Amino acid sequence: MKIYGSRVSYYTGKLEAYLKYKGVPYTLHGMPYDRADELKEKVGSIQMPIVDREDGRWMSDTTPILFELEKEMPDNPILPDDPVVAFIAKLLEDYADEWLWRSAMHYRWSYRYSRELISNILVDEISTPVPLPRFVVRRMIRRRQIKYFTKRDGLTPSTWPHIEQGYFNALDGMTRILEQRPYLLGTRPSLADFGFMAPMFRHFSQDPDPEEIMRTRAPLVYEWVARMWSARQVPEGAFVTEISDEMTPMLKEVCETHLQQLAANATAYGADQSRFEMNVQGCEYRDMPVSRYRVYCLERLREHFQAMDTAHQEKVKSLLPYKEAAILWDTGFNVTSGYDEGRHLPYGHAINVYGEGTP
Ligand SMILES: N[C@@H](CCC(=O)N[C@@H](CS)C(=O)NCC(=O)O)C(=O)O
Repeated sequence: MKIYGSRVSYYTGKLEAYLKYKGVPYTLHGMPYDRADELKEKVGSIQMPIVDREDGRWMSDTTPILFELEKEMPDNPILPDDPVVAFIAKLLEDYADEWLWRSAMHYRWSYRYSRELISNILVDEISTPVPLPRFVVRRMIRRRQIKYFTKRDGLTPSTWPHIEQGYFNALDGMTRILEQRPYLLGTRPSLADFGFMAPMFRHFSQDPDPEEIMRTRAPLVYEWVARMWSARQVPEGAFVTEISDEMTPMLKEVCETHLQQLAANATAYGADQSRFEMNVQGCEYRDMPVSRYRVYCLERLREHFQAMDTAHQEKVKSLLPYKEAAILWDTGFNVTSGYDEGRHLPYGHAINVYGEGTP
């Protein structure tokens, strides 16, 4: 497989960790922005990573990519057998994919060491020659990223501490679990671990500012990142069959933050709004862009919940006794994204988090 992406990209790192785990050979290439029209025709939105299977098929969006590849490589599955544990794996993956993104972007672009380092790397990865001095291109990159990935996504002086607290809470929640076992849901990596690799690998453990925090505050997480990166299929590993107390702080955090955001976003989408507000753990986020893609994320989680039998549904409810979790099973809630109704993903056209692309 040919992977188009970046060696510092959130989702490219997640996909690479999975491909290495499964022993799939691949090569990593910079994004061919000079072939934008062709990419749009193949995958819709131009976002990283894009997979060229070199047989005419192209894939994008890491969550459906992982599910698709799991069908092709069913040995050592990353989804636990137990329906409750599998549901928790999906929920954790979605939180890592979609909630921790804001903190990861903030630490990368709001702090000088990280911003300087990453703009230096990105300028070299652009495959199309830009006829401008290097320092000008780096400044353009920094300005674009700050504008689109921090300010547009709710970073203000008043949300700044909460966005950083979100990172600390993730580290503390993971530490609590990793004190018990080598991976989040057992002695082998699950979908949840690959999801957490997105923020924890290429951003938090490698951008100098959050890396310093991880090393000092959460050495077990630092160790887990390296363990995940070198993980190869271990048939003797097992998943937990019970979700026990060490998961509680993490699950509480996921509900209070990610599910609160998914609910506020989807409610605004259902009311045809393009901006929304949310109060997360007492912090007010205002003038946020509504994301159609995240309506789809919530829809998929709700579908997975509905697909469980009643006993398993009750078990999940008892594990998530927080008001924000009710959106997962609220039968009065009926907002849908209309996206990927034909379930073509990861093939065909995808949209990005802001709904850009041609579904
Ligand atoms: N849901 C997608 C998200 C992909 C995504 O947002 N990738 C980011 C970089 S890690 C991107 O390409 N952003 C657009 C840009 O930087 O221009 C996935 O899981 O693959």
